[in-house]
Amino acid sequence: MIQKTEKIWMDGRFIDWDNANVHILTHTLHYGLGVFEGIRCYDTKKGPAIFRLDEHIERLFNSAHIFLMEIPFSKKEIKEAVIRTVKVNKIRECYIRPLAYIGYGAMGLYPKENPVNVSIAVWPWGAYLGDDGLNKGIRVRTSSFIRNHVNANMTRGKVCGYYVNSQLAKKEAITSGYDEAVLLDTEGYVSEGSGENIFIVRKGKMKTTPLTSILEGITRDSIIRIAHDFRIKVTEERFTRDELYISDEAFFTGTAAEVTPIREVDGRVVGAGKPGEITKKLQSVFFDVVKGKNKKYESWLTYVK
Ligand code: PPE
Repeated sequence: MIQKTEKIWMDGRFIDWDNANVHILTHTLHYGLGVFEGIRCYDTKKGPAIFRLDEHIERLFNSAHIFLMEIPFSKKEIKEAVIRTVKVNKIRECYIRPLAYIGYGAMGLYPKENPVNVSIAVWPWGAYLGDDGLNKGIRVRTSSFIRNHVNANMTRGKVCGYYVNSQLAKKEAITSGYDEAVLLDTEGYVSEGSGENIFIVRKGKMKTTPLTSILEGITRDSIIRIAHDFRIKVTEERFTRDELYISDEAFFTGTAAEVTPIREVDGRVVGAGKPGEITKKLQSVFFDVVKGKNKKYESWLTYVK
């Protein structure tokens, strides 16, 4: 169960958690077109710090732009509302979920006059794939469901309806005894997890899938930059699932998943069957960065004061 906080920001006002409701004919609820973000706020020595807030706000507005949704607030207003939502809830560490959705009005697929509503909720969210997953790595299966084709869905957008595909993959992975799914693209190459980007390490070099059929992950970008600091070569290129099987290390990245090592794929042990050296290094630097313990990336943090 989600852990309640006090207030949810809805269209400019703070509403009590229990009263943060919408009409049952809210358009997005029926047709799945809404855009959202997942952001984390970490406890640091200087107070709560929101990780890469500007990039998340930028992506939210890009998602809306792709889908011709006009968010009736400026980026600055949404950014400030996110900060205030963390603040009013007096929470030091949380997950932040801004959502822009098509509200009540007409039904049908061309809701010309319906309002675009915006909400921002925050709640505590621990390790997405479990503490054990973060520490020891997870078991992953290749999904029988294919990731969105570039002409069927626009993956630069983070859109509610895309997560139907993700949930099919996730349920299949869990019911067949795994922790998470990895989806292939329409040509059979590895794309991403149900809610994470993926990296592999082979002979000291890192690869991650190109942006064609995946979400442009902000954690993915952070990890690529951190890897460069260690002079680790990172390429963005397609790879097949057998390359994943024989990689030395593999891991997922995401706001919710953070940096989660992968220790097994489709019954094949990956590398030594435990988090590899490079994965552990990057994971540890990542946690230092988000917790304000790394000066170099201080500009990625927005302190809640
Ligand atoms: N791919 C997908 C499909 C995805 O949903 C996410 C985030 C990522 C990659 C990583 O993106 P980023 O968070 O910018 O590094 N998934 C969000 C939703 C998770 C959920 O279950 O809800 C998240 O991690 O917040």
